[in-house]
Amino acid sequence: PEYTIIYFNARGRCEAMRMLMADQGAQWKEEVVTSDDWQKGDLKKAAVYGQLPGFKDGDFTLYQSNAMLRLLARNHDLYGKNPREASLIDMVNDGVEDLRLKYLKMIYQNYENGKDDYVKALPTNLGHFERLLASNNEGKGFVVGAHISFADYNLVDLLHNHLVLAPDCLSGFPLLCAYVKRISSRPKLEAYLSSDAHKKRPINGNGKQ
Ligand code: 0HH
Repeated sequence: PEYTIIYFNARGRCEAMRMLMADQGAQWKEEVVTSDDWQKGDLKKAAVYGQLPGFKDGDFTLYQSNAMLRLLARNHDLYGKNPREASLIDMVNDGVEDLRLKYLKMIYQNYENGKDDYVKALPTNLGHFERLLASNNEGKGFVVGAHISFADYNLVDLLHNHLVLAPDCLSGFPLLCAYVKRISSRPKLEAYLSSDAHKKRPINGNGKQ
């Protein structure tokens, strides 16, 4: 395989890159880190910011999940056709990161007491993405430009997680709803999403979803 993911047993911060690699026909291998391995401390010391995931492209090692997505985007031409498109793709991806951080905070720090308020705020938080989608080709294609980009994989992954958290969360957003179905049914991506590699891997590391 050309790539290696070094991560805990979760979809977490790696599922968007797994979806990207599967859809692009790239090969990767998983180095799964257990909490016992992590407690030993050597991996934490070796990590640039003391955290996982780590990622290898041949002999090149990288940390920070969004940097990994961008490396893959540059390698597989998933970063727009000019600097303006690339910047819009960054804008979408930064918005995905903002919502992912809120989601992770709720999941890991306040699931029991925080889930209801989190779900109530979703129409506001997801509405931004519905409008972004509407502004590009009437929402019929990708979030930016005429081709898929790394931001599409990251957004669709985040939406998948939200559909597990709150199955009706897209009911007021017809474009997002059709977009998730359309992207998820790309043949190679659909094959990955229906494989055990995806289905059996927990969304988060604490069993909450
Ligand atoms: N900005 C970084 C990035 O995007 C954030 C990395 C991060 O938060 O790459 N890493 C966390 C794990 S991701 C980390 O290294 C979420 C948890 C997944 C499963 C958890 C299982 C835990 C078993 C020990 N956390 C460990 C640490 O900080 O020591």
